[in-house]
Amino acid sequence: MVNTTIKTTKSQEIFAAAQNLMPGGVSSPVRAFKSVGGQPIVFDHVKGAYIWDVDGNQYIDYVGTWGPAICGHTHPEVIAALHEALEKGTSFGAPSVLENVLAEMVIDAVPSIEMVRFVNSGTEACMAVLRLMRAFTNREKIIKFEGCYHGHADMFLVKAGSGVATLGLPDSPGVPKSATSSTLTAPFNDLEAVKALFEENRDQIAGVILEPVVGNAGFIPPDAGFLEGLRELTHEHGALLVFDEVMTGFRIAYGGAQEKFGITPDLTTLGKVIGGGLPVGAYGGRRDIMSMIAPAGPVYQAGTLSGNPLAMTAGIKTLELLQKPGTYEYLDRITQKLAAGLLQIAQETGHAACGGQISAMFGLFFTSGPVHNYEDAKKSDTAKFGRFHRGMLERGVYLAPSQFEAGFTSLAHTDEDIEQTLAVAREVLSSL
Ligand code: KE4
Repeated sequence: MVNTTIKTTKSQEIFAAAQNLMPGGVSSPVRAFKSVGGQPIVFDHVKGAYIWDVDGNQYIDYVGTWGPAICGHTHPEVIAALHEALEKGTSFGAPSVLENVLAEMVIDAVPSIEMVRFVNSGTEACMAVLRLMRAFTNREKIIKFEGCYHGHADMFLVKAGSGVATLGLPDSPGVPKSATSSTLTAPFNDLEAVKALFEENRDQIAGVILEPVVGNAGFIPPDAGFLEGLRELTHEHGALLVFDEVMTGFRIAYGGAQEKFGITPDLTTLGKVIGGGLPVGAYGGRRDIMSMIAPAGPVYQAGTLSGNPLAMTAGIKTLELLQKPGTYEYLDRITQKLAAGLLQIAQETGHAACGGQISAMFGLFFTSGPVHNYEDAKKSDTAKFGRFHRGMLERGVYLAPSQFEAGFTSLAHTDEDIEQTLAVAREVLSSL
């Protein structure tokens, strides 16, 4: 029994039953609250910036189903568009004009993307982009960064972030050495380490893949010059630069982190926001590279539900909503108010903390910091984060259930929500 001040009887019953049916009772590990402790809440429904659990408790939501709900949950225009699309069918398994529409929107928005392929998840997008990098360069090795997460495909489960970091897994059993022997790692923000890897592996590195703003080791922005340095190094060594913008795409800016920081990678992966809450991933980039993808070229990748009309519809409507003037100014203002407020309150209540935000993405570490990479992030007081998370949850604020995740705001969050969140944070931090 979890000592909680909110009634979670039904959540507990349902979650207990779930644990007999599904490993850990969840469909994705981070949802199990393993690193923050306590009873996961079972959702009943969502709307705008809010969640209701099966016991009727309401929460202000800063997870937003891990990023897709940037316009707020169940936005009426998205729902209306889906109702209309439903009448015409849920899946064709054949071309539809909707794929053209969303493809054009993505190509128009993301500086690096001249051609795009839709898939069903970020994991699929990252798997495919790795195969494409290797085919285009005829090289096998890749560089990823400690704490970055690019989905759960074998070759990326090396010092990965998100749920892997959350659960403290030494990567994962079942992943053969052969799958990860070509995955090199470096600390995020460490250009010298990347230079050394290129020197030690001359002409063998297909490319560098990274989260341009890390969200899977907690929130870690790039140091000045880091992204530029990677762009120069990859050019110098005939390697590709790949931005995994599954989380940052259409969140850091309409054109993603690559627009915000003015760096154009060769390839980009997307997900989350472009599906508006339905399963979508995508990868895209230079036409000469993307033209290698079957059936235009020899690099194979496929998917039954890729580009399905429902997901395309939700993505199209979501991006239309994000195109409205003032969108990113609003997201930046309310998220800055939240992040700065949290840091100030932590300081006033005697807790070492650091963090920040960029647009609608934020993070807080219980360490004086600064946090430049995953090693720094691991120095934070994760036990205190767990107590903070629980305290906030019991007072109606739902934060990502892991220190090694980022927080997300939406167009549905109001100044009142932020002020309410800060008031609750003061109460909780004063009690820790
Ligand atoms: P999916 O396969 O979960 O759609 O995407 C994988 C992925 C790839 N790249 C980045 C930068 C990502 O953040 C993700 C997935 N993000 C996690 C949250 N940190 C999804 C939540 C979960 O695993 O349940």
